[in-house]
Amino acid sequence: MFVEILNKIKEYNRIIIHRHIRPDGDCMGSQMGLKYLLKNTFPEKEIYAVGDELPEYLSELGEVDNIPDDYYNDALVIVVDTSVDKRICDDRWMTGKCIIKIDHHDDSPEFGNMSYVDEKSPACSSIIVRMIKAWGTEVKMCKKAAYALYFGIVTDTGRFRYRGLTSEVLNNAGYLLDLGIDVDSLYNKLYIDDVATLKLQGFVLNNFKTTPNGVAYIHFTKKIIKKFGVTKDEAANLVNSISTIKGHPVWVAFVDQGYEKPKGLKKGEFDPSKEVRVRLRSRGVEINGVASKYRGGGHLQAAGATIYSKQEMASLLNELDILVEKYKKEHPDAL
Ligand SMILES: [Mn+2]
Repeated sequence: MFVEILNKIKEYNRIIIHRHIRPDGDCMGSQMGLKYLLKNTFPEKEIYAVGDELPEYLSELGEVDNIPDDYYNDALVIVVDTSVDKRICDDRWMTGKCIIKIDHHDDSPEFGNMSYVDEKSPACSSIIVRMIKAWGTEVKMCKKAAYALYFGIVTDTGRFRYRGLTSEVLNNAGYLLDLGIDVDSLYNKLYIDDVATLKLQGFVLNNFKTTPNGVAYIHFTKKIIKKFGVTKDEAANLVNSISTIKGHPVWVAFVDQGYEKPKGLKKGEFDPSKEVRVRLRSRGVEINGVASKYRGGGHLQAAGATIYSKQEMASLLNELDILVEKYKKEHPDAL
């Protein structure tokens, strides 16, 4: 498969790389790593990385390219780290001449003309490294690509901590490290927080709520987000502030999106002014089934969803609560 992918890349003069919306370290690492590698190897080709706006901690990995629609007519589109097509940033991906998908999510359906999915890999960036190694001397690696890919592996494995970590992933990280990565500056990017975020974290620790069987959750209302002066993404990223509470193997952050209410909303249409982003995380409990019932999905222990009312919030929490109850019965030693 990797040979076929490289042949396609050689065939096209313009390559446009897509990722998922609401970028994280791994999709950016995969996207930018691939972009820098291809630029370095094929300087005569046009290589673009498109998508929605980047949060600050990802901005050093690279910029989003703005390109006109007609660029897609004769382009090869590569979509990285995205399970379902509705999560692909920028709808124009489907207008590309040839579409290749590279991903690592569970239940990741095929789309486009070629798919390479390894749901066992804990990071898509590690799959990209696997591919680069397979390509061997056909491609020219560079430091910038290595940094982006290392960033992706570090973030999606929870700093080499999550289940799913393999010797291959550590070897891939080692391969990147040997290309000369400034690990200090990378970890500083990940760990230095601004005052507003830390104060909000203090608020989370003081105000999270729990369900009877052990789901911990926090609701970032529009009011709270405004009061602390953070962005919605900064609030959403605090989900893991409540990841280590004994007896609470599932934790959730609800984030009001605060979109404007459009004029002429038809009956049955969702009101974006009521949209609440949901981030679900767990230790052991499989939560992506619940997420997919609420317009979402993701990994077994890390998923996302979108809800539109207090009732949906209550029923989602109730479903998770039942899962936790069942999980604790089956795993009496669970922390
Ligand atoms: Mn990923």
